[in-house]
Amino acid sequence: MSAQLFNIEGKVALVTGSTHGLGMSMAQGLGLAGATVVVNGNSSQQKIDEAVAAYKKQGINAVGYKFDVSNEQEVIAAITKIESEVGPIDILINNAGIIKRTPLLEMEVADFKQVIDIDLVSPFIVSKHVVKGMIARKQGKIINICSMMSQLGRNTVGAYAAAKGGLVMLTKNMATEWARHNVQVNGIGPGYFATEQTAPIRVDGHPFNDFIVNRTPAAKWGNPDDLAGAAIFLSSKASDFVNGHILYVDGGILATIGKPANEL
Ligand code: GCO
Repeated sequence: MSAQLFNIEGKVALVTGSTHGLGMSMAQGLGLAGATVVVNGNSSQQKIDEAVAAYKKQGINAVGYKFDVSNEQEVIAAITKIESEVGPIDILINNAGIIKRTPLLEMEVADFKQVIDIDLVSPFIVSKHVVKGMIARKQGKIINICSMMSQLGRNTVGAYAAAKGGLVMLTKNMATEWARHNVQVNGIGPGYFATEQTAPIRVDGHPFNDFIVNRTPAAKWGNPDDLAGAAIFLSSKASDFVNGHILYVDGGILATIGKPANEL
């Protein structure tokens, strides 16, 4: 019984921004559990081809598609192409995102809007066009990659936190409107993970590095592979009655106000 609950063998999973970082780690988790991974990126075809080769080297069935998640026409064309060449999309993980670390007072409006566009509007665009098929088939899984910045602010990431906070409410609204069609929409909220995106604030001796290790009950940065279990759970039958839930995978950081220096 339990093995079947988490069985995603043969499912088609589109993971946006899955040529590297957390997106790649979650997609690898789904792929190693038997799903076909539809790899997406927008930087270069070479990066997508290299990523697909890396997935295949692990025995994962992977296909790559280059498209800009913020461009609705590109998204519509890509989804049509994917569903005709690979098959209906059973699982969508809206992971593609950017961050700009700038104090709000110094941030250009154009930069603020770009972060909102990619991190909040794009999940709406991609979901709107993928969910049509899911509703027609009366089943589907959508997972929006939120953040612990969906719940907490931090100096210099105001645009990112606004987008990720908005993504929590977008997730809840998608669940409100689409759960009746047997489409489960939920979110994953990663804490601080060792990725390219966090590399600048993770270098040894960087004050933020020590701060995060001390502020996290698990006393370490997350390993991207730690997200695979949450992705498989929210992509499988095991979560068929879970709707609008944000599953934080954060080493406990959101559970605590932290410790004073003498208790570290
Ligand atoms: C930062 C980090 C965070 C993490 C993650 C936390 O600058 O504070 O990049 O944004 O990447 O989003 O959930």
